[in-house]
Amino acid sequence: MAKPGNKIIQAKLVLLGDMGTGKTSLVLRFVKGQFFDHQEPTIGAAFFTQILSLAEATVKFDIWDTAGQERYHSLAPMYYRGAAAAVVVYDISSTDTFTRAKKWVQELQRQGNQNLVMALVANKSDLDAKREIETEEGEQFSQENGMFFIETSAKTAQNINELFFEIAKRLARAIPPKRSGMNLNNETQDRRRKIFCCSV
Ligand SMILES: Nc1nc2c(ncn2[C@@H]2O[C@H](COP(=O)(O)OP(=O)(O)O)[C@@H](O)[C@H]2O)c(=O)[nH]1
Ligand SMILES: [Mg+2]
Repeated sequence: MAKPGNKIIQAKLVLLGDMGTGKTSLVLRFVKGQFFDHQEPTIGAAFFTQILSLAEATVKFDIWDTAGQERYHSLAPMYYRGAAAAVVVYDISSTDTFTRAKKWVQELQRQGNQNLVMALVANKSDLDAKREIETEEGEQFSQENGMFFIETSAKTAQNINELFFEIAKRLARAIPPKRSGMNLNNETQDRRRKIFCCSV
């Protein structure tokens, strides 16, 4: 629920990463609190919405969950273009998925959207016994690329809410509040001009 006087941000968020890394599972855990051991593969992309209330803003996420298969790669720009946030996911038990995640990050950087909030997510942290990618490797890559890093498990729900709360917080900091669409009286309009328009 939006708190009165609180700014409202509508943000497009895209999930990218190899097939099977748990993108759909992360979203389903966040949006519906569900997890399925046999999650159906995503065809093309799927759309979800979720609202998060922070002290400083209410963030309405429009979430595009993409399919990781190479044959859908050409569709990806449709989903990440205009996105305010991108979540790149790999599976800690698969080196190949980490390699693929790095390629997604490079592709996003080539788009040159300086304001994009980017998260690197090391999912399936419950599979520690099968771990192929150490936490430090993910941390280091994310630091080098100006992203924030988090290890999650859609299965146990570890760090799922934390992931989306952190993104929401960064968006709230980055996105200025929208100007009011209401009629303003002259005095307020004058003051607004001084603030937004003129430095003299
Ligand atoms: N152990 C474990 N399995 C997971 C986790 N997240 C997803 N999975 C499983 O990994 C498989 C692929 O998940 P899915 O969400 O379809 O991946 P996507 O292709 O990236 O959307 C499914 O069998 C999920 O049950 C997790 O955190 N831990
Ligand atoms: Mg999927």
